Amino acid sequence: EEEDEGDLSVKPADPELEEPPRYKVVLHNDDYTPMEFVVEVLQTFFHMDNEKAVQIMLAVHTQGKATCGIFTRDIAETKSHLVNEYARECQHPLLCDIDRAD
Ligand code: TYC
Repeated sequence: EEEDEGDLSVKPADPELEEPPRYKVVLHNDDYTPMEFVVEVLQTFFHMDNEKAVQIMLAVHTQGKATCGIFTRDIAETKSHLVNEYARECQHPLLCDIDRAD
């Protein structure tokens, strides 16, 4: 017998039931922002423990950028703005932006 087992590729008929588009919050490398500041930002704004924050910070440092989290568009934009605002307040050039996940 055929039964719907919840395959995510099967779109629901009602557009209200669609999954909202998701956006990556992307952190970019630079030569000046202290590593410990980036770790603090990741722990504060993305609720990472120290080990995870160091791992993501080093991924940005070695690869140029890395994803800090995936959210709905509103939440991704807000987090990106808050990080950029905090970095600027602290006079670091650290830059965050968003990118569609799918
Ligand atoms: N490259 C910086 C340094 O060597 C560290 C750094 C990591 C900066 C991640 C930004 O998003 C960043 N101090």
